[in-house]
Amino acid sequence: MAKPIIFSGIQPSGRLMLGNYLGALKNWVNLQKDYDCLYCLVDLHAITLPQDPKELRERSYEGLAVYLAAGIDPAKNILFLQSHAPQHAELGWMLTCHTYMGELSRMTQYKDKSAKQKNIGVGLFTYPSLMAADILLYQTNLVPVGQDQKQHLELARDLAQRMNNLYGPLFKVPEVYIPPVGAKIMSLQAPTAKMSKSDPDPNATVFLSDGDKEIEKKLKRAVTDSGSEIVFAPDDEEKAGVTNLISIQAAITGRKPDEIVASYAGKQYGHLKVDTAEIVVQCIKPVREKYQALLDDKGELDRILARGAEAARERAETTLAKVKDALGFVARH
Ligand code: ATP
Ligand code: LTN
Repeated sequence: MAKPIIFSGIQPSGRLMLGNYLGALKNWVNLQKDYDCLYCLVDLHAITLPQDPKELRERSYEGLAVYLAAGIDPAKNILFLQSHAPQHAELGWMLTCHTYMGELSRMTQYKDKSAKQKNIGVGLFTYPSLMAADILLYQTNLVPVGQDQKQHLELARDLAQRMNNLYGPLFKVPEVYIPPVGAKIMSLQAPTAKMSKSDPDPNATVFLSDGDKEIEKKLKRAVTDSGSEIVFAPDDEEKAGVTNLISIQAAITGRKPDEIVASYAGKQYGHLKVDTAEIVVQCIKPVREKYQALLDDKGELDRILARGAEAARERAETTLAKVKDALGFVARH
């Protein structure tokens, strides 16, 4: 029997960071055994905010190198760049035309990101319709993402159902997979906001390219609170800083948060920070070392991308042809 299909993506909008690894990549690696997986670098999504072209190109190669370094096997999975399969933009447009202004206006990622921009590109608003196209093109069963993407996934499901009701069965309705731990790593400097690769404060984010010393420095400076109690309290904003450090440890080691808290009885924030730094260093080091070596061979990265694009395009075209026909577009003869 064919394996169920997974699609997921990360934007090459900056250097990949700890949140991307724990919330997304680490799970992708585990899921590749049992699923038929497409893992994409969503460069069309990255340009919904201004990008320096040279950086975008470099980040795209880096992103692929990180996927490989994390343990995603290019022989078993389809690894590709979104812009290499034009069907994404085409289906994206068709779904944009079936998405309501009200639905997009409610998206919290849009509200957060647009609040930081002077001029807001329309693509930032229609971003979730393109994301739905990414997923629906491949008849995806499961989408592994961090907590922040749940709302976008709900829209993708609604659009699949809406299109199926209007035009007959076109799309599988995808399920979301959010990991039980690590789904929301918070900023080290403002722990009530999520850690993000495009945060302008470099101390807020641990990048997968950071050296050991840099990681130690960032964790030592992590914002906690004026108290001294080490607890795991996800609903208490006051304790967001220490809760985040415990979550990071739990996501990396697989230990239960309560067990980690218990091991700090009588200890101070300083101990928690030093230990967390050590655990993060050990987690990131092998990925960093591997990805730097992979980046030196752009020719091999290009070959992997070419193979991935070819496989993705073939599959995407099957769905797109069905959609075009269902919508009433005249076939090209
Ligand atoms: P940007 O800052 O450019 O918006 P980002 O760092 O938020 O980027 P994305 O490319 O939007 O990252 O997300 C890639 C994947 O990483 C998604 O599955 C997302 O849910 C996950 N992810 C992003 N940030 C975190 C986080 N802080 N904790 C856990 N998972 C995260
Ligand atoms: N919006 C996602 C990136 C993304 C994605 C996707 C994730 C674009 N298309 C399809 C899963 C499936 C984000 O991580 N910010």
